[in-house]
Amino acid sequence: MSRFVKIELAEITNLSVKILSQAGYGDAHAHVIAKMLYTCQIDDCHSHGLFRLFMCCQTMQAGKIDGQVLPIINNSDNAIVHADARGGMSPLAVDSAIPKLIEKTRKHGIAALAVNRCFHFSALWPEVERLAGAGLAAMAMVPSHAWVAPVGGSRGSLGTNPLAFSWPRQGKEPFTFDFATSGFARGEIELYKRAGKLLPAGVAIDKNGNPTTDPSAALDGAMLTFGGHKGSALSIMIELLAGPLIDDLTSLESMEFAAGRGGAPYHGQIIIAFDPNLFSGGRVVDNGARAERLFADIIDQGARLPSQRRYAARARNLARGYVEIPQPLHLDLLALL
Ligand code: NDP
Ligand code: PYC
Repeated sequence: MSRFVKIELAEITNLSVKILSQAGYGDAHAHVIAKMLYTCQIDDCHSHGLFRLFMCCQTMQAGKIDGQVLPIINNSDNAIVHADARGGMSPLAVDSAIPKLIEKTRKHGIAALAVNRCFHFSALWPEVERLAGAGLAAMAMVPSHAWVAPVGGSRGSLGTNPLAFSWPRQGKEPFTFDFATSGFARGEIELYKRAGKLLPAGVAIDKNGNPTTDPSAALDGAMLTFGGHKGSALSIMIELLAGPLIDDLTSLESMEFAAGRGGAPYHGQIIIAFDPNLFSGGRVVDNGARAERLFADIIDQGARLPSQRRYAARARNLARGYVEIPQPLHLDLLALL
């Protein structure tokens, strides 16, 4: 069992910015990426918190990313915001485009942000939760690399393809979920490997197509979608909406682009936002109360809402002023400096 070390909250950002700057990310990218990592780490989202600094550094080492380039946000009369990341990491493009997405959603009732030509390493919930913070409902999707076999298949065609959704709640944290459409996120399998733990059955097959619980064999073989044919179809939908629909790469194409050099996948991202005010004809308060009745009925049965673990972790970590990470992870992060 690993020992854990305490990292003070300010140190999450300081360490991240230092590592990212030294790796070759300019100030604008380093600070927005560090903010994303901080947001995930204080919620104990370990697979996409500080651990993701390795992927950010590997992406720079792979030599295809531009660490300095600034995104271009295109103006249009319609309900689509196009953000061209121009071969940089995604968070700066999304961060720069979200105000425009909010404005268009309030104007049209529904609007979408298509981010193109970005390297992508991060969780999606911080972005949809920001939109919920502005009173909008939102969903987000990205492909990744072709690590995941379709149902009935034996080799990776699909990405781990996360789907995130957030719903604003009056005076409460939003209802949010965010999950890979593979049974496990790849980052989670990597954490199992680091911790020397076996995977549960049904998550992956080895390179010969046999079921495996060994994280290394899973990483060398293919991951499986959650929920059989249902997760597989959702994953394909995400390939289409965040790929060909927005003139960007599928997970297969992203993998080809990487040419075995490692680092973050390179593709597009789609975020769709809905204005409850325009959709409900101004009856946001009444309809919000009906949503609350549904949430209450779920909780009443002893079930929990997605993100409750995260919100509890956030409250605990903010109150005590530090997060805990495994000591070997901390040492490996310091070795990046
Ligand atoms: P998890 O399986 O950890 O969690 C999925 C969601 O289900 C969370 O919202 C979680 O809430 C909720 N949940 C878990 N258990 C329960 C329960 N018993 N009852 C109700 N809700 C529950 O997510 P993944 O490991 O699949 O994904 C982790 C992250 O990886 C995501 O943020 C995703 O965006 C990211 N990712 C990014 C990719 C990329 O290409 N950029 C690719 C794949 C994944 P809670 O957090 O509160 O437990
Ligand atoms: O955990 O599957 C994953 C992942 C891929 C890209 C970023 N995270």
